[in-house]
Amino acid sequence: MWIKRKPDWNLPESAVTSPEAFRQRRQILKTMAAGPLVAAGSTLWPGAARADYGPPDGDPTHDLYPVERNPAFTVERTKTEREVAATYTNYYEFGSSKTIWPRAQDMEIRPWTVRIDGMVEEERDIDIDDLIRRMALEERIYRLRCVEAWSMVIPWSGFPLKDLVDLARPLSGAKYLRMETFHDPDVARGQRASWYPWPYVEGLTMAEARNELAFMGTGMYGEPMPQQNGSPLRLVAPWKYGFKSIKGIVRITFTGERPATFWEALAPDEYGFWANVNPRVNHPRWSQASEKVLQSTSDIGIFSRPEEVATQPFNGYGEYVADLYAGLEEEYGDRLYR
Ligand SMILES: Nc1nc2c(c(=O)[nH]1)N[C@H]1C(S)=C(S)[C@@H](COP(=O)(O)O)O[C@H]1N2
Ligand SMILES: [Mo]
Repeated sequence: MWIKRKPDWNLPESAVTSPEAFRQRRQILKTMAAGPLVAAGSTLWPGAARADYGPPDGDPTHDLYPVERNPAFTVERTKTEREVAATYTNYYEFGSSKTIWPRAQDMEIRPWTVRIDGMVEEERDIDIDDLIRRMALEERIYRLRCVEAWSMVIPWSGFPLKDLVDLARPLSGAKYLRMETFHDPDVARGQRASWYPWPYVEGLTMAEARNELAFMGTGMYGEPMPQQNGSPLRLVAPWKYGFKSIKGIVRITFTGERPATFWEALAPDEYGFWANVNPRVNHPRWSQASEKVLQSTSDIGIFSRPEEVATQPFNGYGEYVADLYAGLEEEYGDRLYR
């Protein structure tokens, strides 16, 4: 994600991700993994210091994977290679570059509770393992379109968001879901940057949340979710720009008010609440007509020239979701599409 005013701290950030610094970082991680330091520092999560972009070692849901594919959700394009989807990520809690995945390995994914509150019959805290084990998990292959005009095709594992809404038993006054990411600046060093409105917040209308496409991701590529992709629970809303698909969820609030979301609070002229993909409505600073298809590792290097394809309305999912917005065009106009 690019914001208008690039603060100075972006310079050290980009230095950190130079190939040389990156190699050094990997070397440090490897050394740590080999030494006794780790045994002393993280007994519960020995995988925490591992130089590996895969799912966290010791994820207690590992036995559930791979899950059965739902054949209704496939994509004609080639799947993005697992390494690309797991090493080229946006997760500002760990920094603003795409290569934050080694830092995210330090994040502990248990114990983890999801708070369900606001306009529900009964507010409660659900343990993530209770939640995941009571849901019927399935695999869906979805397109992902980032607002920065690149895209991937990812096999997610998870469950329909509607099932979680039903579990929460919202009251009739609830009109929106507000979702919130964890806050832990000790581990997520990006959260020490005070000019961001932490924690990350996203939201959907109740109708969007109940739409068949809205999905809660718990894994990808037939395994539990890696930390950098939003373990243990993240939204996947494929008809909207990627920033709507909030990672590392700890709280879901049912509310009558439209939530103030992270990117909208930061740059309201550029990123809004709706953010439905639309090739005809450009970002104020770049075109949204086409997208760079990130498929293999050769598509994300410095000299890469990924294939560019036309972006589709609602990212190709209009048959599922266009009806949701038919009555809103007059009120919101182009604001529905950024
Ligand atoms: N909490 C949180 N969620 C987030 C982000 C973030 O910075 N923090 N980035 C978003 C953006 S901009 C995109 S494109 C997607 C990327 O998901 P992926 O890295 O799993 O492909 O995550 C979204 N979810
Ligand atoms: Mo994004």
